[in-house]
Amino acid sequence: KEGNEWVVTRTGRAPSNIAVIKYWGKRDEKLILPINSSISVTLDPAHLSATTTVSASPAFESDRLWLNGKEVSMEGVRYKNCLREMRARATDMVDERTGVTIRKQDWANVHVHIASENNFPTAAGLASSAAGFACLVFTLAQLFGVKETYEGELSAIARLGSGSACRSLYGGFVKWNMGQDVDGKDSIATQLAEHTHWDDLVIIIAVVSSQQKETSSTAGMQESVRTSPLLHFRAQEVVPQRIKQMEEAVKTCDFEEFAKLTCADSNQFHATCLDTSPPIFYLNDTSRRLIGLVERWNRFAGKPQVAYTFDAGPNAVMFARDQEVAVLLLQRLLFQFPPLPDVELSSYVVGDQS
Ligand code: 2P0
Repeated sequence: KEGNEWVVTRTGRAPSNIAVIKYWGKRDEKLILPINSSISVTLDPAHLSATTTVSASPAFESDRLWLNGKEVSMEGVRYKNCLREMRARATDMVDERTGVTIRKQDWANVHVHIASENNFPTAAGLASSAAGFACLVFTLAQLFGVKETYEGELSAIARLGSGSACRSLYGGFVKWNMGQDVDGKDSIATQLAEHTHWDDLVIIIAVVSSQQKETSSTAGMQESVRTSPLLHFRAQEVVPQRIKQMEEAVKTCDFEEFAKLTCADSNQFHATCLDTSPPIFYLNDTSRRLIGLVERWNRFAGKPQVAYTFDAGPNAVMFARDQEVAVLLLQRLLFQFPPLPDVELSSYVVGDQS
């Protein structure tokens, strides 16, 4: 359009991810630098993703944000940091649809309106902030014409929004290197393997509760860093070894090792929550029944068939070694945990890795 009336828009989508070697605890709160590296699997965007539309116009008077249709404040330091870092990297941009040209120096004075939606429960332990911030950074990169000057640069910016978000910029199996630098430049995500690398693996998510959790991850991990001796032992003595073992298990598609490490790491993470003062409980009775079901199954089978992991919430993410086991798992889940009459069955089954 003429003069000040133009609007340019980009829409992006980013999936959620689930850690199999968990991140819990920061060494730098401002830059969101973790006390240990972590490894995750990126989930299927068709079922678990954020979709974000970002518009820019000189007619906008301020930066504004809508999450799932409701306006929320952009005063939060995390949004500000992401936006500042992205604006600083903006380039000259020609919008093909409108024919509008925006010069690099003009971006500083152009405000954005951001609308983001999740297709899964927000803040119920399914890493909604991970998908949200990864999507925000990815979509802003499209709008501002940002190109990475080093590999992982966008993941480092997503990390400023939420630690786990840095892993959602890549598909498949992803490692977040804790890094050494004080400025966080090397605390970035790298892809370990494409999602096609381990085709047999099937991910099943049991939504135990879609309620908002009581203790946010950010607050919970602060308390754990402050009060849990187990967390520091874990970060220094346990995780470095597990990261190496997990990398090898992913490389060789070794399900037995993958399952052993995944379950052990989930359990140790929840043990550090219990070791926190006051203790944090993310698992509930249903979560514990799910753990029991999988543990009994694996013991009777003689080798792992299914792995489970739980984030900062009661929902279970389970990995079946192949399609056949996945079908059996679903049958067992539906038998042991029959769906409520008013719940659509399809909402119980939220996808596989591909
Ligand atoms: C993870 N979680 O590795 C771990 C496992 C939850 C349990 O990353 O403060 O929302 O924004 O960096 O990333 C959740 O923490 O916390 C998380 P911030 P985030 O996925």
